[in-house]
Amino acid sequence: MKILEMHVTPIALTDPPLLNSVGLHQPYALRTIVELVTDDGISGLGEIPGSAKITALLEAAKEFVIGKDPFQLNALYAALDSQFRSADKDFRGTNPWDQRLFVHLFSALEVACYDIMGKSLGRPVVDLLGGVFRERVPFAAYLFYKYKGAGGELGFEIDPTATGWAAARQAEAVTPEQLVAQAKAMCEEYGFRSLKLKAGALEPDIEVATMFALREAFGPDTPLRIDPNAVWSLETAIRCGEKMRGILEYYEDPVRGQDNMAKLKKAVDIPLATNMCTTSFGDLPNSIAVHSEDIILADHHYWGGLRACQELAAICRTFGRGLSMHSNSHVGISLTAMVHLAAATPHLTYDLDTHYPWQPEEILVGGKIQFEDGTLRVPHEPGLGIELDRAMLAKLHANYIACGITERDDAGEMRKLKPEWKSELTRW
Ligand code: GKR
Ligand code: MG
Repeated sequence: MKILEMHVTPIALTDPPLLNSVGLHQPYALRTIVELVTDDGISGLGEIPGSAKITALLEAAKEFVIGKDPFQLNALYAALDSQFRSADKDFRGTNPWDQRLFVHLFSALEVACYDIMGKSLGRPVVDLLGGVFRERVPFAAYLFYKYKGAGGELGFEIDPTATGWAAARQAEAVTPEQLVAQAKAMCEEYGFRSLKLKAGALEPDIEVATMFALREAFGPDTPLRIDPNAVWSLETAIRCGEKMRGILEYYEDPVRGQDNMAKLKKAVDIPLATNMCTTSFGDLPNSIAVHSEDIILADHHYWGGLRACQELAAICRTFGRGLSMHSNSHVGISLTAMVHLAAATPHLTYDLDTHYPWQPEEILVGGKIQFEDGTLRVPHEPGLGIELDRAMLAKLHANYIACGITERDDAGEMRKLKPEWKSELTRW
C-alpha cells in the first residue's frame, strides 16, 4: 500500500473572546486538516493546530510522504526527521501552547496513517493501539473567564436567539458568580463531572475566590483544577495553594519551569500537573530528578503522535506519575483521536481536557460529537470511525482565507482593546 495524495487544508473555527495569561482569544482559532489517500483509494485524516508555518511545513513534507507505506511509521518518521527535525530546534516557546512544529507535523501524519491502517484492516484505531481498556472516556469541563461575545463574525456581539449552552458560551464571565453560571450551563449540556478553570487572567485572589465559588456550587465530590499557565510567582502560588489545598484535585502549571514547580511541590501538599514545564521526552530525566510534577498532561499533537503518548504513559507508570490529556481549540478529528488513545491507554488517571464545547462548528458528517454524562464512547467502526463533511471543510477553509489570521496572537488581540497591555512571564 502506498500514499498517493496528501491534502493540507487550513481552517478557522469560531472562537469566543476567552481570556488567558497571554491575552485574549482571537475571533477565530486555526486548525489544519491533513488527508492522506492511498493507491487503493483509502483516505485517512489528521488534525493539528494551524498556522502559516505549519501549512508551509506540511507542503514541504509532501514529497517525503507520497509513495510511503502508511503501515511503515518508522520509515515515515525517519524520512521526515532527517529533513525537518533540525529546523525546529525543539523550541516550545513561552506561550501556554506548544510552538514546536516537527511534533505537530508527525502527529497529523501518524493519526492519518492509523486511520488508513484501521480502515484497510476493518478494525478501529483503538485495536491497533492495544485494544479497548475503557469503552467510555471521561472529559472535564474547561472553564474560561471571558468577555461578552460569540466570536467569529459576531465578535463581541451575541446571538440573542441562542439558548442553553449556546447562550452561556457567549455570555460575559469575569466574576466568580458568572463563572459558576458558565460551569453549570456547560455541565448541564455535556454532563462533565470535573471542572478546570483557565486562570492567570485576573487577579489571583479573584481566581481563588472563583474556585471556592465552584466548590460551593458543585460540592466536595466534583474534582477541581486551576491552571494559571505559569504566570504566578512562587510566592503567589504558595500563598494561593495553601488557601486551596483542601479543594484541588490538582494544581496545573501555577509557576514557570521545572525548578519552580519542584520548589512549589516541596512547599504545598497538592498534586501538581503540567503541560508547560515537562513537554517532551528530553524534559523527562530532569522532571524525574527534581520531581517537578505529579501528573503530565499528554497531547498527541505535542508529544509527536499516539504511539509517543503511549511511550509517555509507560514512563509515567514506571516513575509513579499520573497522566491525563491537554487540549487546545479543536474539532472532531483531534477529539476522536484522543478518545481512541485514551480508550487504549490503561495508565490514564484523570478526566481529559477538551476545548470542544467552545467551538460551535464541526467538519464531520453528523455534526458535533455528542457527549453522554461527560464521556465519549470509543468508536468501533474501522479507522477513526469518522467521515469528513467536505462542504463544512470548504466553508471553514473559506473562513480561514477571509479572516486573515495566520498565526495565533492572543497578546495582539488583547492590545486591540488595551493598547498598553503586554505579556509577562510572571505577572503576579
Ligand atoms: O486556549 O487559552 C487557551 C489555553 O490556555 C491553551 O492555549 C493552553 O494550551 O489549554 C491550555 C493549557 O495550558 O492547558
Ligand atoms: Mg495547562
